[in-house]
Amino acid sequence: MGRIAVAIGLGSNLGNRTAHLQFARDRLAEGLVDMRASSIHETDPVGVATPQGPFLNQAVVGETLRSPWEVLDWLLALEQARGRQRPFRGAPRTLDLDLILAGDHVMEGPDLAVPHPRFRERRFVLGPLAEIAPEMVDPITGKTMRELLDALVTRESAASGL
Ligand code: PH2
Ligand code: MG
Ligand code: MG
Repeated sequence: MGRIAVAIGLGSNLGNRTAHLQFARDRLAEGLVDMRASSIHETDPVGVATPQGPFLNQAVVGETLRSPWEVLDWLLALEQARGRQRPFRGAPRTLDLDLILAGDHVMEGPDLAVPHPRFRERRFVLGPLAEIAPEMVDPITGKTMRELLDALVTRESAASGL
């Protein structure tokens, strides 16, 4: 088990969003080697059942010796440190930290699925990620983050009739 490159999606749409993201970046920088962070993107909520405020989204990449399960436990602990509540699926959240990619690991368990099953359809994940890791490869499709983002933008334009 050597070092693996991980990509993490950050999101917040409750409370002091900037402070929640800053907290996450600071903690992640302590545990990742060569961490890089994208700019912060303000995005409308996608696929949530209740009316809620806009998100701040960001992506972080870095290297780690931890296993994907250890990374997941770490992310959950950081969410809890910001008082994350889970009253229902898709509820507004102080801090959401999603493991998007973990090296070439592919797993689909009930607790952990990497690559993140829906990240190829999410502009709020691919936009920030392509900014800092355009050549990072999705082990399932073999495509880079830049290719996945381009493909998504093309599909979205076609769907909106442009
Ligand atoms: N996260 C979700 C659901 N919808 N929409 C935006 N814009 N940003 C998110 O981070 C987000 C979302 C589930 O985690
Ligand atoms: Mg999420
Ligand atoms: Mg999550």
